[in-house]
Amino acid sequence: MSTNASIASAFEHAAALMELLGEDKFRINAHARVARAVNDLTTDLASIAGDPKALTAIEGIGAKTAAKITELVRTGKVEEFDELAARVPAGLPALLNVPGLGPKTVRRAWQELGIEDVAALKAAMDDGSLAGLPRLGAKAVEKIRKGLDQLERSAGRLPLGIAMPMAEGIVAFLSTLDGVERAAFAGSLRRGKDTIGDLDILVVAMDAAAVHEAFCAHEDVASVIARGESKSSVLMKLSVSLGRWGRALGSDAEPAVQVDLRVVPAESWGAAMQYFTGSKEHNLKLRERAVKQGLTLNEYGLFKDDGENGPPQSRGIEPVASESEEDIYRALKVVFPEPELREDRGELSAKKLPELIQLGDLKAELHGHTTESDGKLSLDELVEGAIARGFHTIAVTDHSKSSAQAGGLDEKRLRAQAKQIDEAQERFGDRMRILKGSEVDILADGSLDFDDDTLASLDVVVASPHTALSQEPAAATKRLLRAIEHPMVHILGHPTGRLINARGGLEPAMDELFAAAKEHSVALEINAHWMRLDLRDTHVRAAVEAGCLLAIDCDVHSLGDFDNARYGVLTGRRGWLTAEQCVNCWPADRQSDWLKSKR
Ligand code: DGT
Ligand code: CA
Ligand code: CA
Ligand code: ZN
Repeated sequence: MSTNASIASAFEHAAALMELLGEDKFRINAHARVARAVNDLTTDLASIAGDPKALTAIEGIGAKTAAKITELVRTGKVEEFDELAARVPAGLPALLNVPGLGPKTVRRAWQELGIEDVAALKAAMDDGSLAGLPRLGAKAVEKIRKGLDQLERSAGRLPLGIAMPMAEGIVAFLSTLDGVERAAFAGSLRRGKDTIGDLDILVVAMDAAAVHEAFCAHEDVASVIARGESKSSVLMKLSVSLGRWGRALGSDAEPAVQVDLRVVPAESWGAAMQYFTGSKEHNLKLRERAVKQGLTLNEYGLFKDDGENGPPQSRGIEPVASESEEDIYRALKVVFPEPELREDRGELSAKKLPELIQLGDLKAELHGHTTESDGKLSLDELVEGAIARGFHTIAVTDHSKSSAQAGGLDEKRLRAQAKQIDEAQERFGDRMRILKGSEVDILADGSLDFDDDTLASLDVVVASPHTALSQEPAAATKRLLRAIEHPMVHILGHPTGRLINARGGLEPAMDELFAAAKEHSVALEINAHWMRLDLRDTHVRAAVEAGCLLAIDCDVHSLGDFDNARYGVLTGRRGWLTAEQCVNCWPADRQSDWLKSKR
């Protein structure tokens, strides 16, 4: 972990311990704030850790916390944090990872029922004692049970946005080793899945043993699971701090991910990439196809089946194709499927595959927050961020008044912001088109948080559900339909409200939503944040087939969020999305026509 990441995670953990101990709210917040502040820094704290002035100059860091940062960097620990940890049972902090279980409840379960770990929690749910806690009851316990199920089902699967930078780091590391000719990741990560079980990395190298040795000695390797001539498997510590998304990773105190490294022969690179990219289901179908054509396919190549036993490559048989994936698919007479399509969802029988959307096709961000609500960017910083991306349009869509905890704007503040946007537009001129917008809350009954006149004054309206996310499916359908049918709404933001590994979200009748969205030309958002990816791939596919418009937006709260666009694009590609069907890819005037059609 980087210095910043380990500082952030130490403060995060300390804040959690304080919550369990029922400490003063002010102190808890101070520590949580340090974690957030450090997470957002772009400079490395290691260099200024001994300089109290420089530390306290950072917003969110005071004199006391600065001293703790110095202690942490110097000694590797903070004595006060260790004392906190000693007062809390070891298994207790893990309970904070259970969706639906807040620190107050965990504390009471511990103090009043003696619950110290997940096993005891389960027992207390089964024997009814948990429901017996005052202010808890059967409904809350049901919610906790669901949360626990979710956590256990997702255990160990890493969100895409954590796995991708890690894998890129490992590939870069391997590429620098002597004699390494090629290195790339394969597996579910290359297919752009929203969560990743383990990382699969392939290498071509002169000296396989040296590569395995260097890999197993990498500084982030926590333990070596297996090491052989062609493959080694290790557990690697996560090289990033998860910040406020930490709960998404389940209950491991020190989360780690398995990484499989395979050194493969140069001449079978394509076959190995094809095989280890998967998916298993796709490969199975492809092998059946090979067999029908009198061929056999494995990770070394595509071979003529000569009826003999044993792997053809070890009997000196030359493959029909092996060097590139394209060669293999061509030889099997199937249209080349991009990795994101390889899920056995019709890609192998298609006569033609769509030209999938690419990152470079995005020309606008239609969902951006500023410091007016819960964003970290000023209006100008948000605009500059969009300019740096080469976009023609940025929409300012701060939260609406119901989202009070996110600093949502009421009508008056919205009007004031509109003035500021006019002034900013003057300043930026034709370097960027700045749209006045709102991410307006869809209330539980489907009504919107602003009246029609207010919405009509805006260039773009993103309507999103933020509360009542465990609503019954029928109620959720009605609610979202009402928002889609609203004449002022352009985009349905993160339509289900799911959080990967943490919250299931709404389960509306998607086909009804898609039909209505098409009719009213409302774009359905693929929220590109890797904790959301909402709509998810399968929904996108159905929406694309239904002829809906899609939006890929980063829901920008900080500059780094623009980088999440690629995860949204991967999800779009997994849903067979083209640039044509994505409103963010349209030229400015076409986008304008669409926006104005609702005014
Ligand atoms: P994950 O790691 O659970 O997110 O998913 P994958 O798809 O990365 O699966 P993984 O790591 O078990 O294997 C990587 C690829 O290797 C997989 O997508 C296809 C290939 N593969 C692994 N085992 C088998 C197998 O038994 N049969 C076939 N046909 N392919 C396999
Ligand atoms: Ca994998
Ligand atoms: Ca694997
Ligand atoms: Zn938002």
